[in-house]
Amino acid sequence: MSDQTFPQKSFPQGLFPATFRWGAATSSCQIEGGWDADGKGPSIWDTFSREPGRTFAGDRPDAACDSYHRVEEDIALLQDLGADVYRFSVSWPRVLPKGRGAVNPAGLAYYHRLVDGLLAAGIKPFCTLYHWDLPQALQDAGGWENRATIDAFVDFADLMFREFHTKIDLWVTFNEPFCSSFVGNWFGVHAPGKTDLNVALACAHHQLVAHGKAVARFRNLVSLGRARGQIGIAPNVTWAEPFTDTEADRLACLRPIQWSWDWFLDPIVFGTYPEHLERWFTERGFRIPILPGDLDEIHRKIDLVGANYYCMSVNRHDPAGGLLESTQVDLGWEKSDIGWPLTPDGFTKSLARVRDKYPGLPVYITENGICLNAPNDPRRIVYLDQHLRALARALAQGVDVRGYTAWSLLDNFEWAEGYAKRFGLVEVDFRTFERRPKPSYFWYRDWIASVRK
Ligand code: JJW
Repeated sequence: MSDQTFPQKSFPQGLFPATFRWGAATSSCQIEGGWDADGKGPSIWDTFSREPGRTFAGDRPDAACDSYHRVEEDIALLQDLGADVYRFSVSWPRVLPKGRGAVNPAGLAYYHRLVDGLLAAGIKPFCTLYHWDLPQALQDAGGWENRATIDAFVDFADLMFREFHTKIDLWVTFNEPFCSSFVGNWFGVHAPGKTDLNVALACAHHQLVAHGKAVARFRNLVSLGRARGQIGIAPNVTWAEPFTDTEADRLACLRPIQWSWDWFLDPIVFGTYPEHLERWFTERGFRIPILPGDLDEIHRKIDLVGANYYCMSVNRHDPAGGLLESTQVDLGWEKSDIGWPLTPDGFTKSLARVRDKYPGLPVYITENGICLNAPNDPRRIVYLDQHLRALARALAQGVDVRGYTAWSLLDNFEWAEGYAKRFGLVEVDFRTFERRPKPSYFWYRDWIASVRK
């Protein structure tokens, strides 16, 4: 592996505590491949990506980065990076091909190989239980719209807690539940591709109940010595600021914020849905299928919040701005190759809101990164540099951030955007599966080594 250095680097000293954990993140469906290997069942992304027109160029996660067969290479990349922590997700249908019932031993063996390799390399495994790849067998029975999926998830979580309790002590239940409920069932852009807000509201609600019941199961297993560590959830921490100082523009920003993260954190932390947006939906005839006891089930102590931050927006009230009547104003900011602006200030500000709104909850930055398609990626270095400095400011402002996992270790299957959109620190050749670290990988390695001193 050749070394490359970024000429203008100067790293801050003393801004991150010595205990701060540095690393990178991936997800099962996006990197593993082996979509039907060794008894794995299909996920909703295997099905969805086979439907015409759903993904860019018809791309599918069949082989992805082939991490199912190259896990040792991924671990070596993390080790050379100097990572303390690796955030990965478990493919539910690899472990339970039908979503419930019979376990696939080869699936569990794969995650033991990964986790054992990480531990041997001195890297802490950080496990996400649900990163969007629902077993197709459960979708065939209604998916997250069906309350029966709640208990299937809790049994899957229980299996993982017991199986890995001596090895894993950092857990997230759901990654970006906004995407897996609303983007998948209201916008129809992600699997399973539905376009019904009532269905999406049911999916979000059932994911929340599943989260709460899994946390309860975790606490119970901890008391029995069969689970260990901290557990939380990782919502999309977006940020929006009003175009003008009118109340209408302020609310046009509040709605997307309430939708992407308060919708999930408020029921967990306070036991209530965010009032403004809940009323917005119910006044327009939409319904959340809340059964008696559900909010108590959801409203349980968590140990950490995973914050996924990419960019902020400036919004104004606009009756033509979709259901939320909110339109993003294009101020001509520099954009990434997926069209998202480069806005590090929003990172500091959204984290300050986490501190104020949910005080006392430790934060992990579970995702942050930029889409740039060229393998020579000086702009990724600029993005990371600016966002890590914005993170240092959040720490100085009293936000209790414990760690940072960059999205992503590898170029990978970017969902409906297919393989064309690249977020990796490491380039992947999707024909040979060769991994080639980009300049940003070497820059981040130097950052980690330098700020750790
Ligand atoms: C929203 C599209 C409306 C991923 C969205 C689509 C709606 C017409 C990156 N995070 O690959 C948000 N990512 O797997 C998790 N974050 O709506 C990890 N947010 O169109 C990364 C996509 C996303 C999105 C994608």
